[in-house]
Amino acid sequence: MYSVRMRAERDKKHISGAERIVETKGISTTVSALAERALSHEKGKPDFINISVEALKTPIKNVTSLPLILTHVENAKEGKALAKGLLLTLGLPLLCIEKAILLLEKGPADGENMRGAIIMGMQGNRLEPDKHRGIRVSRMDITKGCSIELERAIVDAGLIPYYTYISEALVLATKVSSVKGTIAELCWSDDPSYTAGYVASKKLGYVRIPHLKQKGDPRGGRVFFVDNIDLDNYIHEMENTPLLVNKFCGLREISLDKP
Ligand code: WAQ
Ligand code: MG
Repeated sequence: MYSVRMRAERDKKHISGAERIVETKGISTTVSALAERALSHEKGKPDFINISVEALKTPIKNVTSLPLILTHVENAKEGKALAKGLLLTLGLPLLCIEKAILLLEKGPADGENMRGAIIMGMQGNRLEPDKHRGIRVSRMDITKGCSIELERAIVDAGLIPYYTYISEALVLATKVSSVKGTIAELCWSDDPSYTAGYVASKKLGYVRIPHLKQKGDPRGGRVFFVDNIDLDNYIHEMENTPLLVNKFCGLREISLDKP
């Protein structure tokens, strides 16, 4: 199997990235699909596209996705309150949660978006070695069979326009939650038109929150909340251990209406 990875930038700024795990016969269609994708991002035309193809040398971990849990909120304020509540339920200190939200709001790389994620310890301390790059979760994908199941559920929920976002985020969050030491992940998109994000954890699943920022806001990012990790091992596993989601755990909607 091969890992095929794409990243696109303009003026040295990250525009988009995506990746797949494919068999030899899938390489050329995947490379051209990723090139197409790099060229059609809402953040603009790239002046640099890197696509790499690499044979995987370590065994692929097969896992079941986190359950996909849909919530309904009216706006970013409600969305952030919900995210905060979920992270508190997971046992994270309020200080950590507030710091994480503030960082994503302001741009965690000196006011800009990072290319990867923040790793945050229980004291609210940032552990990623490079505050601009962050850590990049990589070498992951979903099997064809599983993506068909997921697509069916997403169609039924009326969310098909967001299929690619949801599928890729669910795969990434499933990998992040599977690495020992991860308590939770907080994410929202950096695409200006896409306001959704999630809180993901082994305990509560992938809780999708439709609004975590205002439309038009170009800021976004990811925070991995961790406890008791060996930093080098943690980063190595996130970046290198190949993982395939081969089973979909199902979708649920929860209503947060007050009685
Ligand atoms: N590893 C770590 N961090 C990453 C990665 C990665 N592979 N890719 C992106 N990031 C970080 C980076 O800081 C980006 O600025 C930020 O996450 C957001 O990335 O509807 O679209 O690709 O259920 O814009 C979530 C909601 C959408 C999906 C997430 O993220 C849904 C999204 P984006
Ligand atoms: Mg984006």
